[in-house]
Amino acid sequence: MRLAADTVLPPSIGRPAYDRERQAAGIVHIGIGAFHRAHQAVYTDDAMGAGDRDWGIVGVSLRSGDVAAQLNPQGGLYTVATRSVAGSSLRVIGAVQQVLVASEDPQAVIDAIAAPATHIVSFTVTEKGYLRAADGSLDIDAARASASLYRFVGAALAARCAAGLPGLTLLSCDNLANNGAVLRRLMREYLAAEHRDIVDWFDGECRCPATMIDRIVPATTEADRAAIEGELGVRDEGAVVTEGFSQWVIEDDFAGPRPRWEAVGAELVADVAPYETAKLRMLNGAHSALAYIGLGKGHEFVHQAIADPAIRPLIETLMRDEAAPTIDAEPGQDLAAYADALLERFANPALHHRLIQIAMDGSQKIPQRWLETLAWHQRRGGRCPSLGVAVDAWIAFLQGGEHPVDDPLADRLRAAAAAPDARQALFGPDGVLASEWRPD
Ligand code: CS2
Repeated sequence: MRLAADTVLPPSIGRPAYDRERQAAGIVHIGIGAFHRAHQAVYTDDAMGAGDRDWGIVGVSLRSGDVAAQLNPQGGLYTVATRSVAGSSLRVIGAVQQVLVASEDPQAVIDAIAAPATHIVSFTVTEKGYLRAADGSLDIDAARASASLYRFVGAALAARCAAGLPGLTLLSCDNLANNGAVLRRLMREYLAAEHRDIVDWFDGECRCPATMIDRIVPATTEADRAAIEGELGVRDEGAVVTEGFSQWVIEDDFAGPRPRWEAVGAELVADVAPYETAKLRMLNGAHSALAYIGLGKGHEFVHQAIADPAIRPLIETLMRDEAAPTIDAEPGQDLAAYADALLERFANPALHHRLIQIAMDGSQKIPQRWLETLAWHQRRGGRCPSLGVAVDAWIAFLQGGEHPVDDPLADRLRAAAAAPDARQALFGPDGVLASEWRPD
């Protein structure tokens, strides 16, 4: 028996507090992985529970049919399991209505985005999904290929413009620095190449707010599904597991209507940058360091690595002395308290967050997580000993061969890491990840 609309759930399990059948879809979300299901979809479910209407989500997978096969037979329903030292709680989320697979039915994706009821297209396509070339511009050949977000959004925007429909808000929910501005620039480059006649309309009618998204969501395992089945009484193939903490800071710059996410815990602000920079350099910077240093020392999970007395002080220094001073905090943004809270979140033993999951796609993550901090201190004549250890741990990871290097630049990274001066080959002026930072 699979989870379904008519499943009788134990009373302790939360469920949608609104009539799912009567909601139009106002959001198309591209990249419907575990993170979206544990984050934006939960805020949206809460907003509809608090009385907002017509913010159902049509999820899109660009390539794989896996999530569609998990959610569609369940009418879009799935469980979020929240795990902390205090225990676990389950809740069934109803915001997702269906999942489309772009590689199987591209026109359905374009139609969903072009539908009059759609106001927001949001994205969690991971850092590499933005298809940036080495100089940061759009890799237009990749963007023209079948599994690119740009093709679907571009075609749908052209259809909306032709039909006289309003523009859309394109909401990037990925861990990129200035994610809104980056998406706007790349989308514009694509339109200038493929739909030149709607560039002015895009500039005038569409918005790309920046966001800071934060919730730790390990990949769901078979053991998680089995444990959740035990509690639910039915099988849920789409279940996700996460921590209690959740944060979403959104630049208040929308093209049209939006859910009242601020009524259910999101923060709508004028400038996301201080939150986004703190999150990328402190949380994600520490995460990537934990991944490479931790794997090098034989750990499997984040909570094990942060408990290692040889690692924890490095992570504290990285956050407090290296990353935090580079951030222009907002009044009331307490970076010392933020570091304390992060250490506690990393230590959560109830979340089995695999280091190898974080180690993936290092080339796409390290620039905004480490290199900007390193460059900031170098400009001031300072040094970052902990980030230095992390850089060496990444090089050892690339050289090691013990763990697969899952990265779009894997071949180039492995070759650079094997060079006589790996730091220069990776980070020097002609290196794979050349940046302002000059390694010594
Ligand atoms: C992690 C992030 O996998 C990774 O690279 O650092 O997914 C992290 O868990 C989230 O950004 C937390 O909000």
